[in-house]
Amino acid sequence: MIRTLEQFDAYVAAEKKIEPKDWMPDGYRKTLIRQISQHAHSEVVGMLPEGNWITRAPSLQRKAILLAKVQDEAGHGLYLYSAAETLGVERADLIDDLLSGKAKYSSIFNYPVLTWADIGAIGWLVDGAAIMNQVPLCRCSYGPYSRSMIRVCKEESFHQRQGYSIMVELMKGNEAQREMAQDALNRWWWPSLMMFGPSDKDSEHSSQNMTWKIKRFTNDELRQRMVDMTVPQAECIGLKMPDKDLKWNEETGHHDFGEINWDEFYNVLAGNGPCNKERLAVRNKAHHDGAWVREAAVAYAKKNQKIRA
Ligand code: FAQ
Repeated sequence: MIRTLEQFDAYVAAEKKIEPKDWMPDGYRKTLIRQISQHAHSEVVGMLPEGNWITRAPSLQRKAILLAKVQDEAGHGLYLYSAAETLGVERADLIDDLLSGKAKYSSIFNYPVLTWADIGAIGWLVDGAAIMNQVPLCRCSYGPYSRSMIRVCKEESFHQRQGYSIMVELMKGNEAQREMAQDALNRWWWPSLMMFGPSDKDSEHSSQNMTWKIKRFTNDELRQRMVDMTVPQAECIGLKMPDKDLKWNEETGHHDFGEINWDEFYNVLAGNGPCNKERLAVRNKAHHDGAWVREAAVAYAKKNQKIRA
């Protein structure tokens, strides 16, 4: 068991996991609660844009796949709230912070889902970005978070493939379907790149969190990987990336790409994206409408305790 800062530093340096009962610096605990809870909120709010399309999916098979995906996201939220609770916070307090608008969740879920192709683009790009960011988190120094990421990443891989498969099908279709796929890529590409967070020079937490081995790569490193992975996938099915500055750089062995609209990013973070208010209103209503379920669960647990006593 870790009891001192020296032991903590030695554990992190030796790639050993920090566990809930170990001593840890206050800042380490605080940043983990912040990141894990924001991650949990993102999974939960992330169900909303796709949930709207379950009844509109074009076939029974697509409906079943989308339903399973959305259920997976709920599960991810639950593992992550549990992981956050191991750090000494109450889930109810974290959820209150989400519902009041105090806590952040990923910017990406504040964009509207206008067509079926958007569901393809979300799986392909949003889950693609999520995997790119979360595979390194499987090696995070905090045990409960790293272990939860292993299962989450397996499920995200399936999500990414289902999204790409929707795009492949649409690109094999008629002119209108191909246009729909291209339009979805045009609208989702830049917000997906924003998922990786501010550029390294503006990222306040990166440096310390890299030292603590919570983060393994910087925001810009992961964003570059995302671009390099996605460009050939788009080309392969005949989609055009919506970036006039995008080009392969022989010298660096990476793609150069255009500047992200950081004003848009910070505007969404400030609560002014196209769907921020709608998303929070829906979550608040669901929480309010579900009050009787929570009350019933507590009453049932109390009844069982009495029977056992
Ligand atoms: N949106 O100093 P940094 C998913 C905030 S899950 C909103 O660089 P950090 C699955 C950041 O929190 C998607 N806020 O921060 C799915 C900080 O604010 P604070 C979520 C953002 O933590 C798919 C401030 O800006 N994934 O998609 C964003 O070192 C499909 C300064 O930034 C995770 O949460 C943003 N995009 O790096 C579900 C992964 N970017 O707290 C349904 C875990 C930054 O000081 C359907 N999280 N901020 O007020 C992480 O890896 C990190 O937290 C980063 C940010 C990389 C997101």
